[in-house]
Amino acid sequence: MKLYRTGNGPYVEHDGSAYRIPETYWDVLINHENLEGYLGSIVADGKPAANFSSAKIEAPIGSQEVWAAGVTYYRSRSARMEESKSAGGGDFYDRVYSAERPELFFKATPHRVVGPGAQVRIRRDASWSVPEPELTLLINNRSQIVGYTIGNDMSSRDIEGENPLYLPQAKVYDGSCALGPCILITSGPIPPSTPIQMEIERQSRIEFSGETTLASLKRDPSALVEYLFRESTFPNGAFLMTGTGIVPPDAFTLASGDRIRISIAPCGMLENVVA
Ligand code: DO4
Ligand code: MG
Repeated sequence: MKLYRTGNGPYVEHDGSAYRIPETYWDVLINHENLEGYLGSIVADGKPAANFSSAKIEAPIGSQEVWAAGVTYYRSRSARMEESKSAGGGDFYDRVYSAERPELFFKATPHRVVGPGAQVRIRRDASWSVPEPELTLLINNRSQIVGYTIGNDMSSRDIEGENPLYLPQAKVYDGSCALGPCILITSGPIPPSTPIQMEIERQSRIEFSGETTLASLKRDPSALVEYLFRESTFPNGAFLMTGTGIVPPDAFTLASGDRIRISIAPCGMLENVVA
């Protein structure tokens, strides 16, 4: 089942039909004591809604904080070591890749998150900007993973590479995070063979495309969640981006007008244009 947040309220989609959800408060809905069962009962009892196709799909977020894990793929470890070489920061990334404690950082408040079709931003004071396509967990306020979505952790590599202490500026700014198009609701984990794909289109040409699979994710999502909730409560639940395994070549930087498409098959495709 796929859960959508739209301008007309939330819908659940199953087998090609969409159903209106009576609970319209997103924070209440995603923290339902049995979200999968509740949505399943709406599908079983409900009449498909006719107006879903005209509804504007929004980012699937209410009041949740967005957090992110870093250096969870070997490709990210190498990219981080390369970009911070002259600042002497490379060793940190190597160490965190194999340490027991993961790198977790605060990524976005809801107003910095954009939904499908909306514009993501690159910083005006950055010269090397990239998208990071990441499987993103939706976790309820009882620390249970209730679903999965697609996330784009927009990043300024020159700022992050200049000094690791600049990470919050490289990562957190208006339009720095995209989520959507829906939440895949499933109690089971996503299979390791699941591909994550990204392509970047510039002036009608594919400027970059890359692919990885979840098998290359070094950390178990539930272990990331355990660290996130260790000493923090999330009364409305939280999103946790699980890190990137796709990094464009070092010569690549995003430009205004670039179209970024990220696909994780069971969740669909998230498309955004750079403002
Ligand atoms: O340590 C910097 C952040 C890395 C990151 O965002 C990622 O690996 O996805
Ligand atoms: Mg990232």
